[in-house]
Amino acid sequence: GIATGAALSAQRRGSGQVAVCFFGEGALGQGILYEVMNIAALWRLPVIYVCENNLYSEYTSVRETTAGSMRARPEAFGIPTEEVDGQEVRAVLAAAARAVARARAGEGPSFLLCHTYRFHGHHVGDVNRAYYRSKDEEERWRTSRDPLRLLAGWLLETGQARAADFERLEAEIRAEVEAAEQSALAAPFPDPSEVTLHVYA
Ligand SMILES: Cc1ncc(C[n+]2csc(CCOP(=O)(O)OP(=O)(O)O)c2C)c(N)n1
Repeated sequence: GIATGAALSAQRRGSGQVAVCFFGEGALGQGILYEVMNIAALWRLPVIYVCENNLYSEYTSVRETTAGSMRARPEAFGIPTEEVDGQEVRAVLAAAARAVARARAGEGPSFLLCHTYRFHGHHVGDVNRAYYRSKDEEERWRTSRDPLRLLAGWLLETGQARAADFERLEAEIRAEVEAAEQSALAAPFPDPSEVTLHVYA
């Protein structure tokens, strides 16, 4: 809803901006999506709806939440829709570039359906996940469908990077994360007088 309003604002101001909103496949069950896709299609608003289908809404499989075809939903409003492997960075970039070009050309909204996965729990406490998905499934996605590794593989194959580049990068990032952890652990506790700061309700 907010993205579609932002797109209307961009259109009225002629700013050339494009609004992009990201949501999970669970959000396909929210009525507002259909209200805004309808008006965005009618008014040719510069907005891109990106659905990240990571197969789970919290702890519920997509098979239990989503009937029928996902892409048929935007297509019913005449919204151009592309379905991509969300783990392939280059495929997502190419499809997104086409959608941005369409929006800037005044051709209206697009819908990008990205098939992806959530490697971790829905939140930090979601540790024992065996009751809604198997360790095998998680392992398969982690080892063979990690978008960073897939991109790194392509960079290596095409000679645009060397293994040593990634080793150096990983060492730098590990050091950065460890320094952040140490600094957080060493930081003093906040003053109790700050407890109501930025609390509005
Ligand atoms: C109207 C409403 N109902 C329920 C929730 C609780 N809730 C928070 S996240 C979530 C699942 C979202 O799943 P999905 O849209 O697939 O996004 P993902 O987290 O997988 O990216 C739910 C049901 C909510 N935030 N709002």
